[in-house]
Amino acid sequence: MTETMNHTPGTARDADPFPVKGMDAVVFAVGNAKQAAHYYSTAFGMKRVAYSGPENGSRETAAYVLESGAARFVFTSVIKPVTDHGRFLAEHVAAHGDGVIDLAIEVPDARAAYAYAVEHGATGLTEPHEVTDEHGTVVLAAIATYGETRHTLVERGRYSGPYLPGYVAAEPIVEPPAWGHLPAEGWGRTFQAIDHCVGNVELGRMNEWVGFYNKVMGFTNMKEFVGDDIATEYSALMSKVVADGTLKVKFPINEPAVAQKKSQIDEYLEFYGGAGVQHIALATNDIVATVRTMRAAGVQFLDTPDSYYDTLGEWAGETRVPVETLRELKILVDRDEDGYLLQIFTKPVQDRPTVFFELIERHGSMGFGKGNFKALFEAIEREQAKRGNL
Ligand code: TYF
Ligand code: FE
Repeated sequence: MTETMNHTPGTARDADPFPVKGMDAVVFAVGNAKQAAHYYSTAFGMKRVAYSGPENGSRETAAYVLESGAARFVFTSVIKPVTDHGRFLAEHVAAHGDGVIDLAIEVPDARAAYAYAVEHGATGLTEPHEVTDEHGTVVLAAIATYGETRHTLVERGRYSGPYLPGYVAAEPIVEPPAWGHLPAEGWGRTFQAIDHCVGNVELGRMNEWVGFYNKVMGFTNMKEFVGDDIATEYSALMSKVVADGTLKVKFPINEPAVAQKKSQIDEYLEFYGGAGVQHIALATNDIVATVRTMRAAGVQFLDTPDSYYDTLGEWAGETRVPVETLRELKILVDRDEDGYLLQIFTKPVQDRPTVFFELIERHGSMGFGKGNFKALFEAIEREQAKRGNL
């Protein structure tokens, strides 16, 4: 075990059975990675840093690696009728549309993490193995989670390349002046990190998946949850959050609730074809600039009625952003005993009503916007109704 290399025995970290460094990447399988990479460059202000494709020896697949701060997205597509890895990607896109195949987690020791996970009931998909190039060595392993989603466990402490072996450094797709909506210094930094990654699972299976993360990764439950009471009143979903001990990796899990209306989670499950990643929340330190930028680039956000802002001051108190700016941009506020947060949700970013994004600016609060659940779920239901799925 290499655990003792990082810390003194007897410290609190000894108790962490599954140490993580953070999210490594969110990997998407899409129909056209070239165009997806362009969208996330121009509309989300992300910067391409690496590429893999036929020009550097990848015969069946192309992949674009984009970053904004510490957030890393990888977009992969097949480029010909395929076998092997390409077949998984092609079948994933055929079944689910564009979606997330991998919530990759950076760990200090991938062999130890994999061994712990499998011993505690995880399904192993890829045994730990080393991959080397001129930039060093990574150790990769993968386990299955809900639906067809996986967690690759990435050990990159001895690697200095732009992403992983098999990828070459690549220029940004657009330069800041062409991208245009933010000053050059904001480009590639519209957000700074992945805050949380949410899974939708089938009716009655939320607790099973929460138990999975408890057992397999030693993750613990955060206090925020949507229980029966809220579910039947207005949310039509139940939700619990699991996180690692340092709160760097946070995974809320939703299941549909049996309510009067068709749950937004049922709509997702129907159109995605099963369980999968529902939304990725991106931490930003300037939600106003980021939302302005993304709106100018054509990203659509959920609407919030004016009445929300009429009463906001009464319960949310002062925030760093004036209420009139929040109202203009439809940014939501929530406050708890630790502080407040600002958040906003995009509409689904593909034709299927499946994956969407959240932007979140935290000021002390480690919640998920519980105070906004009513306004948020009503906004989602208005969109569901427009699609004829309510
Ligand atoms: O991650 C969360 O829990 C919040 C709230 O369908 C949320 O972003 C929960 C479920 C949902 C949309 C947002
Ligand atoms: Fe969220």
